[in-house]
Amino acid sequence: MGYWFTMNITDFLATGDVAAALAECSDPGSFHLKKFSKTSGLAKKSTEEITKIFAILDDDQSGFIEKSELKLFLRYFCPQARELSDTETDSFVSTGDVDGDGRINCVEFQSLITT
Ligand SMILES: [Ca+2]
Repeated sequence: MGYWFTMNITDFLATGDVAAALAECSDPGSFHLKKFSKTSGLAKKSTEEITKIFAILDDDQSGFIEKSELKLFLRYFCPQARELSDTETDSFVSTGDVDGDGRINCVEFQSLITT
């Protein structure tokens, strides 16, 4: 178990940027990962930081972010945030899942949030 598992994603980001990103997707159906990444500052993180953020999101440490984990994506930024809908998680996966296995690996995640 790496030391980063005790860290929060918000440790990597500015509080105001996270609040702005959450505000943009507070309405059901309005979550867009690229927009969220840009506003929150995720898109500007280094490969090393994104690897740590991926490990936090991969709650069961399977090496992949599955849809069940994606549903709770916004809660990592604010515990009171809403769950993502099935439509939003499907779109998240279909955009990033280059190898078509239905889940997001670390390389796919890097490319999803930074490009
Ligand atoms: Ca997982």
